[in-house]
Amino acid sequence: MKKNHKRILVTAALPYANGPIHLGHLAGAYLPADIYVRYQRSQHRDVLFICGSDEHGVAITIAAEKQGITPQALVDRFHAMNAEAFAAFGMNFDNYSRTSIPVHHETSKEFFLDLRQKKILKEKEEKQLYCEVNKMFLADRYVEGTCPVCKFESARGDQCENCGTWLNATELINPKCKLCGTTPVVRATTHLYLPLGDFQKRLEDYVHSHAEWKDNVLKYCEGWFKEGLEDRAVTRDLHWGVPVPLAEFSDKVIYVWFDAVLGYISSTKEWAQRIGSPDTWKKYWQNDETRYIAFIGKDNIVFHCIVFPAMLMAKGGYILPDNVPANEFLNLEGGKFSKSRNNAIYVKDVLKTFEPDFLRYTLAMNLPETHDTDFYWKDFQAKANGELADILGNFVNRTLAFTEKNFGRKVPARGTLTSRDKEMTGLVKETPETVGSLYEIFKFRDGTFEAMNLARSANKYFNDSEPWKTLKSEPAQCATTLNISLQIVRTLAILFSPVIPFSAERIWKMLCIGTPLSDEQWSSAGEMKLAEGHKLGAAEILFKKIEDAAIEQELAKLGVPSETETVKPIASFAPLKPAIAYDDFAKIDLRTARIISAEPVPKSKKLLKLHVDLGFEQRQIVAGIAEKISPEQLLGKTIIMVANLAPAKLMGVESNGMLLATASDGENFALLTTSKTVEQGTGIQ
Ligand code: B3M
Ligand code: ZN
Repeated sequence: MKKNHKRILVTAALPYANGPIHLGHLAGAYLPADIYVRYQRSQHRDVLFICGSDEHGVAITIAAEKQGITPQALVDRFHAMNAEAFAAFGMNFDNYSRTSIPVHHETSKEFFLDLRQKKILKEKEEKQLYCEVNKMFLADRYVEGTCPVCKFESARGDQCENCGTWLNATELINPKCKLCGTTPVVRATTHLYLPLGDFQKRLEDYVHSHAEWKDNVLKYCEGWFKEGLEDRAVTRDLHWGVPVPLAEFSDKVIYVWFDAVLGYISSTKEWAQRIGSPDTWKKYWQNDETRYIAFIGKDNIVFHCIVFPAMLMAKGGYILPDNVPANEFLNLEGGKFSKSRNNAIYVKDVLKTFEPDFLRYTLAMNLPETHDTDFYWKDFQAKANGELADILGNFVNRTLAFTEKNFGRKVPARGTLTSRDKEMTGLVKETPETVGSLYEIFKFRDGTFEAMNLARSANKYFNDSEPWKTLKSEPAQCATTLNISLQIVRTLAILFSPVIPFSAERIWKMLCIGTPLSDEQWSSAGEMKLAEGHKLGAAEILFKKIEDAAIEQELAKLGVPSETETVKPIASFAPLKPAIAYDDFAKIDLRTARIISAEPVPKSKKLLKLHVDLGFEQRQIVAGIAEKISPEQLLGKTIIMVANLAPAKLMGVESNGMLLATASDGENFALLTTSKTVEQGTGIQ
């Protein structure tokens, strides 16, 4: 941390709420950000960690159209799903917001209006692609074609996924409408533009004052500067998004990237309101004593290093990112993560089978910090079993188990140190600084590697010290070995807490330290703070090994669509019937009744004959549910029935009422019943 910095603001890119979060997302921005934040918190620094869902733009509307639902229904579903998946993965956000909320719309409009009033946003008529079949301008992802830079054939209208170039749709070679596949025509339309060229000098000064940024980030920026920054449209002819707050543009929305980056600010405002201190957001965004770090994936570099800083400069009074540690891509089993080819692993799905820490550790050791990396399931298993379980888990377990068995679960005395002991304690003392300084400069892979190296050395120390022999021959030496080993267990819990927080907490619990792990200072990690005689908890196995069968199962899932990514289309729900008056509803006499017998109606596949007890009388009813539920499953159940339905005959059998159940089959079939036992014949309203 630089001297004048008193606090750190950390943001992680706002993922589009158009699908489930996958491992590629985690490796790109989220895990590095979370390790960084947890590390800084353990240094007891004032850190605020902000994220949320990006809910606007064509990424959302296209996904909604594909699934036959409204954009709102889509973002509601994936916002909730992703917030949950992030929480299960251990993301320690202070706030996870969403860009469809009022405070975000207001913030975006305020920025937009301010830039317009200052005459920074320029009105221009420009040619854009128009689809004559769909009668619309093809904004951003509504058009695909060949990238003019790298010749990738499915480049989107706003950006080439392959080489990261930020495009104007008219630059695409052989453009096609994404909705109907036809070739669009060129038509003129008026939009407001952000003149990035006017900011080029200031942006260059800004980027050049950060020689410490990652090479890939600096290279991207340099490429942009060399080409010369141009005007970029910040309005779109769409209906989904933040409406442009100007009467003459009221049929347009603000370009998604203009609003999305402001999502960091509105999420901070939402957080400030939630903690009951609505102005506190300013301390993070409008104060030079704050250091702002923006974690992203490489495809977002231009927006965070050029567009967002230009917007903040134009608005004035805001701090700029002090670093933008962008990662490269994580590939999967040798190929690209791809939703369309079902080559993706969703966080929600993985966490059904594996502990989050397995994923956090293996990803941390494989982060695409300097170049693209690959996720292989076999590698995941090898790292989880061979490193987490065999090195870290083994050291923690053997140390605690040995102490439990031979020292009555108490920290034994540390006597005179041998040269081996001294070498080990020396390493323990310096490792926190080694690991911390790597985390500080965003080298999370190396930091995690160094932490595991300490566990490696600790195992060697334990082996070489042979406490099982010295227990009898030199008991004082044996006690010293175990004392030092226990101190290392404590050190490891602190050093690993940013990477595998759940397991670090479990180690902490086994050590029975009494104060929370989060209270412990990183700088104390190398100290020998466990006192002689301190009572420990029971030794537990920290990591259960992953069996081959579990990995085979995951491999078999590759290329198969996951249920997680689809939303049930509205079309599969029956349309709502026309509204009725209350009086119409009140004519129906609904009662609780208990089923006292149930049997099939002879010669009918569908019908069951039931006798039900209404308390004041018994009835025979016939229900068409024989294919959905067996007579045995019905016996004794309390049902809801229409008690005043006119009698009818079904296959010759009289029915004096109707049982209520869901109108579906299979998993979705259920009887309507009461949430607790009530008297039979009770009315329902
Ligand atoms: N939603 C793109 C993405 O998910 C975009 C990031 C916004 S960060 C303000 O990769
Ligand atoms: Zn390209």
